[in-house]
Amino acid sequence: MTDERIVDALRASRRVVFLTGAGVSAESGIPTFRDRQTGLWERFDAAELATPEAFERDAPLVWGWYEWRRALARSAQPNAAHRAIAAIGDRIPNFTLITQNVDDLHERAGSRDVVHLHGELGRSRCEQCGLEHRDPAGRVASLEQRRIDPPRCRGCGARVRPGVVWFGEQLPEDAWQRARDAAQRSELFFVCGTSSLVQPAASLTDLAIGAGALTVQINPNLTGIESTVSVALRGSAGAVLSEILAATWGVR
Ligand code: BV8
Ligand code: ZN
Repeated sequence: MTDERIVDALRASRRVVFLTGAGVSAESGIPTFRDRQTGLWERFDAAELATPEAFERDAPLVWGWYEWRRALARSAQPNAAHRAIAAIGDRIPNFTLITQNVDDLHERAGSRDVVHLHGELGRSRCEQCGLEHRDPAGRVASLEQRRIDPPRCRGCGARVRPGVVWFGEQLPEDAWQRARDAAQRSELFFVCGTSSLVQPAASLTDLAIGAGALTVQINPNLTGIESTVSVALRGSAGAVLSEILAATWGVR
């Protein structure tokens, strides 16, 4: 049963913001960031690999991990959560979708102008001159091979790195600014599918609370912010958001 405050707020709100994390891609079969890794990468800790130090220490291993994740994302399909968020976005005049995820499933579900706080799997760039290398063409990402040499820049020959934000790196200035502005002006703020452990992304919820927004967490598990948000809905993003869509606009 959807909380009437959410239905009323969606119908009345002009400024709605979503902050999503790996949990919204979980139902597409993409392991969340803190899930134990599976298969080939079982004995590697994502937080260890997603660092500049790991890339310096063993670039082919880290590049191979991102190729594996690119292959995973390419073979995955957007799920009900991605589709519901895109459908809500289509119905709200001033809607901002902020994601910590580096996959493109929000875009493939129809969301536009997505704010990627932590970069994107499909946007690699030269370490030297910054030239962007989209989805390095012709590279067959093998799910068996672990180490893959990073490509060389077609402009200056230097090494190409994944276009994501690693731990210890600054977020892209424009994305972070857009996210802060949206959270500070939000009237309804959903924090969905994230453990709210990573900063500064998680602090956006506090900005929304400070702005007096109705804040709604959607997560099957407890994250520790249940006592600070207005509403904590326990459940998977796909089911909960589909229910909200149906209760608000009769969309099934
Ligand atoms: C920075 C890209 C300034 C790469 C990622 C000590 C204290 C506080 C902060 C810090 C600290 N030490 C260092 C820091 C800062 C650090 C940080 O926050 N560390 C944390 C871990 C303590 N942050 C940074 O370094 C950031 N930069 O601060 O710059 C600076 C500069 C120099 C020096 C210092 C500071 C950069 C952070 C960005 C890192 N990059 N990703 C890649 O993907 O490979 S973060 C990574 O975590 C992913 O982006 C992921 O999205 C993100 C957050 O994780 P979640 O999305 O929440 O995923 P998680 O698995 O944790 O949770 C999934 C949730 O889904 C769970 O709650 C689960 O219950 C739920 N779920 C599961 N199934 C479902 C579901 N929900 C709904 N439906 C379902 N079906
Ligand atoms: Zn270059």
